[in-house]
Amino acid sequence: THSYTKYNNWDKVQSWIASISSSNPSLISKQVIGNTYEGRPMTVLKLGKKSGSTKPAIFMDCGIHAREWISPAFCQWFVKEALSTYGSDSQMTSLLDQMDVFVLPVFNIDGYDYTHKSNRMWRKTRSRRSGSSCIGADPNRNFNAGWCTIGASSNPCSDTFCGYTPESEIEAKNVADFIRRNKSIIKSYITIHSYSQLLLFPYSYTYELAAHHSELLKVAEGASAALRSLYGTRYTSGPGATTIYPAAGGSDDWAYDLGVKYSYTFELRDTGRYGFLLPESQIKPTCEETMLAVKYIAAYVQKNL
Ligand code: 0X9
Ligand code: ZN
Ligand code: ZN
Repeated sequence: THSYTKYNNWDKVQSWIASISSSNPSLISKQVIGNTYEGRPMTVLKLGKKSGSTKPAIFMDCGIHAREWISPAFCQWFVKEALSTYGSDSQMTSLLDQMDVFVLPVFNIDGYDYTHKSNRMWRKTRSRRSGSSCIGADPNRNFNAGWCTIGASSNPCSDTFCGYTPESEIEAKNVADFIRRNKSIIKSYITIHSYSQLLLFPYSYTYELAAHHSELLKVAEGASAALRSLYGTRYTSGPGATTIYPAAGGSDDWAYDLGVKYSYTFELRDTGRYGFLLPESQIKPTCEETMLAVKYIAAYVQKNL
C-alpha cells in the first residue's frame, strides 16, 4: 500500500497516480505523454483550478535518475500538499487559481523499477542498442544543450553516457516534446534530483553566465532561505557549471535555452552521510522544507507573469 513517508515502488506509484487523479477531478487531471523504453506509460498530472482561458504553467519532474529515490517521493508529496492545502493555504490557492502545475512523478520509470528489483544504485535509462552490451543512457546528458561536449561520456558503458543522439532516449524525447508543445504557457521548469543540497540554474554546459543570471540567483537564494527557515538545512545556490560541475545535455539548460526562464535543478538532502540511501525517516522533513522552496519559486513566477 502507498505511503507518502515510504519509498513506493513503481507499481504503487502507478496506482497512486490513478487513484489521486480520479479522487479530485476539479483540481487534477492526467495525461500520458508517451511510453518508456520498456513500455510503461509516462503520466503527467496537471494540478490547477479549471478555468475558461489558457493558464500559464510550471512543469516539474522527479526521478530523472533512477537511484535518487527522495525525488519521486517529493513529487508525490507536492501533489498531496497541493490538493490538501488548496482552499486553506492562501498561496497554494492563488497559485492553482492562476496557474497550472504539471507534475511528472517519475521520469525514468524503467530505471526506477530496476533500482527496486535488481540494482539499487542504477542511474540511467534501460534502453538497449545492438553493438553494445551496456544498457541505458543518462537522461540528464541526453537533452540537446551543448550535447555531449563536456561532463558526459560517449561510452555506452559509462554512467554519464550521453546517448547516441540528443533525445535518443524515448523518455527524454517524450518530455522535450511535451515542453515544446506547451512552450507558450510554461514559465518555469523545475527538476528534482539528489543529493548535495544545491539549488542550481543554467548553465551547466558552459561557464558563461545565463542572460538572466542575477535574477535566477536572487530567486534561488530566496528559495534556499525559505527552505532553511524550517529546520536549518543549508543549500548552496548557483549556476550548475561552477556550483556542482560542468555537464552538458541537461534538461535544465535545454529548457532555459528553449525560453523557459525560471529553470531550476534541486539536489535534495543530504550532503553525503546517506547519499542516495536517504532513510525513510527523512522523507517528511525533506519534503516539507522543499515545499517552501518550490512554493517560493512558484510565487515569484506568478508575481512576474
Ligand atoms: O549530474 C547531474 O545530472 C545532476 N547531479 S546528480 O548527482 N543528481 O546526477 C546535476 C545536474 C545539473 N544540471 C546540468 N548538468 N545540466
Ligand atoms: Zn540526478
Ligand atoms: Zn505539509
